[in-house]
Amino acid sequence: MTEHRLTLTQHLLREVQSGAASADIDAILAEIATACKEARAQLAQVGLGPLAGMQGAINVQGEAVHKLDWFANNLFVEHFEGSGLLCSLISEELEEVHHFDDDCPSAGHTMCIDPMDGSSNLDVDGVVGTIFAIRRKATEEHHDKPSQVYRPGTEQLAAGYVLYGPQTMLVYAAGGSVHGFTLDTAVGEFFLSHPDIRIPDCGSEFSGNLSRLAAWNPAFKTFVGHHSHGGDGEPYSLRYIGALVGDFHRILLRGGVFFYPGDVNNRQGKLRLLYEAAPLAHVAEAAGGAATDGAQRILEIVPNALHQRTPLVIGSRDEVNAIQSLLAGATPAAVASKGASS
Ligand code: AHM
Ligand code: MG
Repeated sequence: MTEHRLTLTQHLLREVQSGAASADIDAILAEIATACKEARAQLAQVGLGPLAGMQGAINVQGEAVHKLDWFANNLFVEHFEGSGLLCSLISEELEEVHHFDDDCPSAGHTMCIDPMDGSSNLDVDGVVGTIFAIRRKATEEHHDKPSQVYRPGTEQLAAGYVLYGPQTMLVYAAGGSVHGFTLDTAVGEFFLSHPDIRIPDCGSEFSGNLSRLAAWNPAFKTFVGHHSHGGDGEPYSLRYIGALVGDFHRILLRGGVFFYPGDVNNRQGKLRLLYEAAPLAHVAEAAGGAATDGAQRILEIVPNALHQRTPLVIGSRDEVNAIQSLLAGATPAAVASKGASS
């Protein structure tokens, strides 16, 4: 007899039965998984078909849109249109909140999504991903007011991502646990492959676009220099894919830290709070890690704009704390001794 493999659907049903998750959240997660299977199918042949290349448009971020960015955005809109699951959707590709009002007035949740994160990697057959967070519709106000999403990430009910790499993986956090599923493409199902993921307290890798090091707060140069030379032990390795989902996933499994700070010209950095930083911060914290903008927990930032950017330092607890201490003015020696005594 072969070993029994738990499908995502079976897992979600068990979570509902045990009271660890609500049926609504699990239905949304299941729909995300279905949409991501479609996205993955398109990605597998993107270089051969009509979705290759650029859309010829600039999005609200001022960035050139790949055809697949737009395809993925529309895929998620279509999957939830009329589903009765979401009242609205906030997407990297859409300037305004997308409302599903007409179809499902009773839907109780909002989703924030980066449909195709790291899309510049599409040009080189590199890793890309989808990032999402699910929030409750605020009951005290009508949900066509954007202020429903101007709430801190601590109010996210679930968050996660799908990584389209050699394998397609779905990782989500809800109820304080993080679970990972791998798509069996022959069967067309996600199977539980990484139950109860815990991020190591420290690692030996850092991840960031070091071409910008000179423009960042000197604390990052100190951290990188200190650990490149084996400051407190083994020298760290630099790993940078340039797709947040891919870089974060590696750190979640192996430990270490990812950073994308602000600089003089872009004080808030590049990454977006609602559909990049806050969802991954939710996953990191649920797995025992941490995420900060350098001064404040990412999950406590109250957004004041839909496409707001934020500096991000995320990953293992020790490295995130060390960078935060350096930013606050501590010396590497003080940070090292603090780490050794914690
Ligand atoms: P995108 O959502 O438009 O793809 O942009 C975000 C991406 C992240 O995935 C990645 O961490 C970052 O941009 C890389 O930026 P850079 O090229 O400046 O290193
Ligand atoms: Mg992105």
